Amino acid sequence: MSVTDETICAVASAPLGAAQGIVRVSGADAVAILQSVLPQPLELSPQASRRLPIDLPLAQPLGVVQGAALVWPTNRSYTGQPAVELHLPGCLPLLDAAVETLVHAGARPARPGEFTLRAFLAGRLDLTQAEAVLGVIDADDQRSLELALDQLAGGLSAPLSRLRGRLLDLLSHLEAGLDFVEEDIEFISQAELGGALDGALQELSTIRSQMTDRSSTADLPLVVLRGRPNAGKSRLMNALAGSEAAIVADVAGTTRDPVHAQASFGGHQVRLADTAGMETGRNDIEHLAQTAGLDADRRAVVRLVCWDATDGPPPASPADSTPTLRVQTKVDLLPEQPSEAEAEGWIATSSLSGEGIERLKQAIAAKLDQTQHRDTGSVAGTAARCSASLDQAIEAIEQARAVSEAGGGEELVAAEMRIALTALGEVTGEIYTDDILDRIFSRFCIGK
Ligand SMILES: Nc1nc2c(ncn2[C@@H]2O[C@H](COP(=O)(O)OP(=O)(O)OP(=O)(O)O)[C@@H](O)[C@H]2O)c(=O)[nH]1
Ligand SMILES: [Mg+2]
Repeated sequence: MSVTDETICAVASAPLGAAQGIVRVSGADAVAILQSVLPQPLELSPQASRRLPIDLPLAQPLGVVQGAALVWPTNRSYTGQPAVELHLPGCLPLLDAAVETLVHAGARPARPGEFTLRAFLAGRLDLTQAEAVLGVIDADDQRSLELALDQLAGGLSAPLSRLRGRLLDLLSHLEAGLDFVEEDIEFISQAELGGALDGALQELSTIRSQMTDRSSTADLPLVVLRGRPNAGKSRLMNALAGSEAAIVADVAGTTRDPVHAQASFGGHQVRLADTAGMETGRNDIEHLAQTAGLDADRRAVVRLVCWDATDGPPPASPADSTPTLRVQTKVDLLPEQPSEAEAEGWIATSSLSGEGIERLKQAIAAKLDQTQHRDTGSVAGTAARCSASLDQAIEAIEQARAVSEAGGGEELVAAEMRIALTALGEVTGEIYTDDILDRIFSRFCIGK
């Protein structure tokens, strides 16, 4: 008996207070196991899924609870095998007791992600979609959710499997040609081959560039805070991030190393970088702090130039290619509102009173809208897992293109294409190892 024949069960609903909770069962004996614990016979229809009222006897002192069973008697379920969902009152001890009852009757507690793993093994989902399930569960803002849902709907696998299909056709033409080398029959012209490889390359490069690796905050777009010492940069960053990441003090020169915090503006996840106040470094440490600040500034996609409003009217800041927002800080300390500077494009803020912070956040979001193309690529886990495979596929196709252009043998072109196909197969899961599956599905929670 293979592992996937074993019948598994687990609580599938979130462990939060809800009116209803779900216990999921999947495997060849799912229906028989449920039947064995019920006092009444289930009125199954042999093919179709059904919702049936049940009285489920649980261990004392719980007694009999009423609920409903959704029964998929065939393989037309999420997991691609007979499955049952028990809809019961949403109380965790009660749901746990239901799992215990089913385990007594022969089911085994499911491991993390095991339901989705079975869906993958049954061909219901490809790997990028399985990862999207995790993306949906983990989504903590509207955009991540949209991204995950798009990927779940095949947003990534559809273009990849079309591309893979085309490469397979191309390869079969090449291989057919190889069989007829002696007769000098050509199944595909050199120009056709070149064109097809170029097209594939272009498509792959687009997918690759959309695949922002958001699993690592180091790869998030950087929004840098710049300005003179003591301008209120650190306190402003804390206000923007809603955290106390940076030390705030009345001493000029408090911040040395860039301090980072994560934040989200208008759905754009970014990494904020608070830097040392700009001044001429008088010693090695200050010099290093200035260099680090400049380095962060160079990598930034948006720059916030901070000016302490109590220092008088701000000077004109030099133009630069990085989108810049000019921010007046500490306006709560002014006797009256700085309407003049505001008119000149300075956003008046106070990290103390919160004034202008919301406006600044919106302005940052607007700048990000202009600079950041929406990453329609993939959820974080997929990007982390697949970037290398996609790079490998791109490299192999480039190689194939170069060999073909140089008039190299078709065997060599075919060999490179096989490498590309393997790499692409790893992305969608046509080719996988237990190790890859372990890594993906162990990140799931139990019951999913
Ligand atoms: N009243 C008022 N004080 C502020 C505001 N923002 C910052 N401060 C104060 O100004 C001082 C300097 O603030 P920081 O955020 O540490 O300034 P900084 O620009 O990071 O300074 P360095 O790291 O030394 O370059 C601290 O005493 C803050 O409490 C504000 O909006 N209102
Ligand atoms: Mg500081």
